[in-house]
Amino acid sequence: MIEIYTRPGCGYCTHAKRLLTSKGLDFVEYDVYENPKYIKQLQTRTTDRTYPQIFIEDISVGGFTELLEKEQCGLLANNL
Ligand SMILES: N[C@@H](CCC(=O)N[C@@H](CS)C(=O)NCC(=O)O)C(=O)O
Repeated sequence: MIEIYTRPGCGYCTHAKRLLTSKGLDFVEYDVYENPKYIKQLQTRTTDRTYPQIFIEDISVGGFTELLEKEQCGLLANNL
């Protein structure tokens, strides 16, 4: 499962979601403005404080930059 924490108006969040969608990868989005409880939840999962924050199978990947690196190394399979 891919999970992504986002906030509105965040360009990197848009890029990350677009990249996942372009790879045909489904994801669960947690918009922290829609529901502030996601902020506390996120703080228990990573010390990173920028958005987006992405998790693949419960492992912290980082943000868009890190996601893009994975994709460019061929590590973002279409069958995740
Ligand atoms: N290298 C990070 C950069 C992320 C970033 O700068 N995100 C901005 C929003 S688009 C951010 O979180 N700024 C601080 C904040 O919103 O508190 C990534 O690729 O995700």
